Amino acid sequence: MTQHDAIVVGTGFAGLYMLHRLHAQGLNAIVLEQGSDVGGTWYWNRYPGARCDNESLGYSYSFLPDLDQEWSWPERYSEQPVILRYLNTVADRLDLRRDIRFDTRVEAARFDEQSSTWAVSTAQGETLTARYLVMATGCLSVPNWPEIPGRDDFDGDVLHTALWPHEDYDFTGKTVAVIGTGSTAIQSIPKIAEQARTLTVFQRTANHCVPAQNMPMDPEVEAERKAHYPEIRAKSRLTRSGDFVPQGEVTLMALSSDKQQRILEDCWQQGGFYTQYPFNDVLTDPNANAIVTAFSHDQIRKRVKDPAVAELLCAKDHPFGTKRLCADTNYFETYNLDHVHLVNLKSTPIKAITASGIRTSARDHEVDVIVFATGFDAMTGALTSIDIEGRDGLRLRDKWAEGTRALLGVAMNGFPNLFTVTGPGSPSVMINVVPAIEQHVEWIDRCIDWMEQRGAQTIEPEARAEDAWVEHVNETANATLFPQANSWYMGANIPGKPRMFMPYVGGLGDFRRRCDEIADEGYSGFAVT
Ligand code: N01
Repeated sequence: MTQHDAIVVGTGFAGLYMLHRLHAQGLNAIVLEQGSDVGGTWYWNRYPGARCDNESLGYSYSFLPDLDQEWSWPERYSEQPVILRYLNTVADRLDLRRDIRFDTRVEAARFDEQSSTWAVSTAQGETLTARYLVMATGCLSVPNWPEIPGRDDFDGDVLHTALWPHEDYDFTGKTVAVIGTGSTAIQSIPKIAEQARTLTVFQRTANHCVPAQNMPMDPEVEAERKAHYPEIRAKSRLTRSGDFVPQGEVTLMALSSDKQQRILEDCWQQGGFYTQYPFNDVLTDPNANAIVTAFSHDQIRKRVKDPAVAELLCAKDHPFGTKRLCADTNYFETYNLDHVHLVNLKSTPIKAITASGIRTSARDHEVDVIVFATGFDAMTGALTSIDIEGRDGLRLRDKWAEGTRALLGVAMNGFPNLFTVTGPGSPSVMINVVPAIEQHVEWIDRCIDWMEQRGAQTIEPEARAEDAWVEHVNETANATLFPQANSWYMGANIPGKPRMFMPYVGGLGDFRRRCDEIADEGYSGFAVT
């Protein structure tokens, strides 16, 4: 059995930064990673069109000022290979690989009360122990394979966007089915359509979508950002979204109808998530939301030639932005191509997968390839798929059976010295996730340092403090329209998963202040031995 001070699981943005901070403390830390290289979500999600729909200039670490100056992001939104190259560069520059063990999947973690250590077992048959265990396993890392009868009977190729082959997959001359119309599908469908002989998209729920307005990086914008990176980074740490764009300055309902339309046109022109940021009432006031929804539907009707197809592509069953907003490049125009077809699963559901394709209640669709763009067991999947056992035999799966419970999304009562980066109850996926990760990693780092300085043995949330935080997370979400959507934020995409809004919608700035206060107060709400 190998003994470490800390074990970190995962080498995405979170795991790499955590290891760097632990190195700086002089701790003996190791990172376990199931992939064969660093990158986390950017290692696995290699589907055609994969790119980040947060702007490149804000989607990077804030603690590497030299790299900020040296690095050039070629486009407004970066493609997956560019982000993966960035993370590899960081891993090399910070000399992190020496403490990363690749191709190592964690299967179980058990807390031993006698020694106050975690024993972590891997699928490779090894057990490692450490005083601290940091789960940097990501919010969107366990692919969702829907239970469709006959899935294993299909004779053609089956691909999942989150487990894409490392070599290019050529769709040329193939008849292709894509199941799903979330962010991933919306990015990949136009690219797959460029090669496929025919492409049939199976849509259960249309999603709200804004134009990405991707473009090559404007050298002036880049130069301006590089000249002011430190100030911009510092300000972004305190904004709601972790990004440096104007936010919450406009109350849509306070404007005349003409002004509303002009602002919305400007938002669509700017593109991307800028569309959400200027308003302070769109996610709380159904009337404001209905105005944005109507505007967005009109844009789709202008872009899609067949009115019946356009209607199907308009999201009507949930308020605008209450499922993760999608950002598109040529998505809607793709349905104007003769070889691209849309199947409405609401009227003709999938009945089965057969040897030759997909059977809906209306007919058989024969295809060569099925692409599952069906998302993830989000927020909890990566944690509950590991058998985590805390004090008194308490299993995390059981603790969360009725819904997630954690203090600040970073630690759980019953699980001493276990930390989760961007866990449920933290801003995580509601904001630019890199600043969210940095905030959590820095908090965990400070906490571990504090423990080490005092010679403390264990730290874990008190049940009362955890209950109060969960209540606050719920109240904050319930003041918005978010709970109205059957989103993965709500756990609604996985059959049997408890329905609860998991992330924290209070924004990064206030969350950071609260987390810092707790640390300043000597970790109030936490029990320390
Ligand atoms: O997954 P999703 P995703 N039969 O869950 C459908 C991030 N991301 O991979 O809505 C038929 O959003 C499902 O239908 P419905 C981003 O946070 C980031 O697209 O459940 N269809 C839906 O249409 C995003 O939100 C970037 O009715 C089924 C789709 O599959 C998150 O990843 C890029 C089905 C799944 O959509 C997840 O996005 C891409 C079934 N049985 C993604 N089961 C960046 O740019 C599911 N579906 C950073």
